[in-house]
Amino acid sequence: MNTQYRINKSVLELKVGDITEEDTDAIVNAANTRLSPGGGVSGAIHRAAGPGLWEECKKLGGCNTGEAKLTGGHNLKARYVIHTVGPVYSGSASDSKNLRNSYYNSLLLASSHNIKSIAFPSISTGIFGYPAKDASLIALQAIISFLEEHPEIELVKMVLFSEEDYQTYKSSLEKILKDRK
Ligand code: AR6
Repeated sequence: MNTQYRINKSVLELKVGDITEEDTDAIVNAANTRLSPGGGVSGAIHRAAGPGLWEECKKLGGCNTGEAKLTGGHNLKARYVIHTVGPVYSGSASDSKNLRNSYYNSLLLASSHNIKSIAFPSISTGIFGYPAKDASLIALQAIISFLEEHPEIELVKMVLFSEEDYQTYKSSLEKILKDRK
């Protein structure tokens, strides 16, 4: 299942899949502040990348919520992993700001390393408990406003792990695009 949309000069794709199999230049990890493997998508990325990824992460001194750090992809198809820490959902106003920063700072870091294609999971909507519908609107708005200013990123994929999440992101994206007209 997948749909592609043109945003400015770039492509934004929504798909159902396993992000560890993506061959984009970079994949994004929904990490914790210690950048330790953990569970969820992070555990899957560390398993697929091999132990060298954790060895590299240990040297980075952790990562604050809303920020992003770059490592190599090790045994993954992707050349790089961008680790970002989304907010633990609390219901306060800082949640949306931190989630927006996670997407925006990941894209800025990608751009500064000449990365042309990048795949994101649905950050914070698993173990961190962010409601998927609210998170999808924030994620997609952050990606769209970035692409409007940065055509150097040619392809952004949102890789959703369930058909339900895919439908949530799809209806949010269609709503955002309709409201922009
Ligand atoms: N490919 C794509 N998406 C996936 C995959 C996969 N292989 N596996 C899970 N997802 P989560 P968070 C989806 O919990 O909420 C870790 O332990 C999953 O269905 O991985 O940001 C870290 O160390 C959900 O939609 O990330 C942190 O402590 C989405 O990825 C904490 O979890 C995000 O779920 C981060 O929690």
